[in-house]
Amino acid sequence: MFKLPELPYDISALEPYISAQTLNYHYHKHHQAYLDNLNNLTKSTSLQNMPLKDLIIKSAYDNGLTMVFNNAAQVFNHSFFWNSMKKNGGGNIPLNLKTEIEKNFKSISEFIDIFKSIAMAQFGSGWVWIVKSSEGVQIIKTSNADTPIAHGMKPLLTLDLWEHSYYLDYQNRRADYVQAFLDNLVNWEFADKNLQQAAE
Ligand code: MN3
Repeated sequence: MFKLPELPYDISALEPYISAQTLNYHYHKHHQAYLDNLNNLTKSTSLQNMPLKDLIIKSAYDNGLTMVFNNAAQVFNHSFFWNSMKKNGGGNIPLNLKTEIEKNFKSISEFIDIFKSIAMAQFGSGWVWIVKSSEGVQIIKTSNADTPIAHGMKPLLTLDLWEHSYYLDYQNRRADYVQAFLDNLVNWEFADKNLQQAAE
C-alpha cells in the first residue's frame, strides 16, 4: 500500500498566498484521491510493493498502465510540490544552486522570467519544473500528470498549474499565483538539496 506523506507544515502556513481552504482541498481531497486510486488500481498486484518512482518509470511507457501512471505520478508530484514551498519562502537562492543556474542562464532575473513565461505557456492542466538533466539546470513544463522522472530528469522544484491549485484564491489570475509563489513561498533550500543529491 502507498501512503500519503504528511504535509511539511500546517494547513494555514502558506496564507495569505495559498489559503487554508485551498490547501485543505488540495491535500485532503485531490492528493488523497490520487493515492486512493493508486492503491485500488494496484491492489493484490506486484505493483503495490514497488517503490513509487520505479512504478512511475515502469508505467510511463506501458499503454496498459496509463491510469496507474497518472495516479502514481500525481501522488509523487504533489508530495514534491508541498516540499517546494515553505512559510516565509522566497529570498536568495543558495550559492550552489545559483552557480548551476548561472551556467545555463544569463542571470537569476532571466531565469525567473523564463520560469514565469513557461508557467504561463502551459495550456490547460500541468506543472512547471526546475530540473537537472544531462544539459544542466533547465526549466520545463509537463501536461496533466506527466513528471520529469519519466523522462530521465531529476526534479529540483515544482509548481502545480492545475486550476484546483489556485482557483479559489486567484480565479483565472495564474500570473499572480506564480508571482506569489516566487516571492513568498518557494523553498530554494529544497531545490538546492535536490541538486546536491543529484550530484552524488
Ligand atoms: Mn494539484
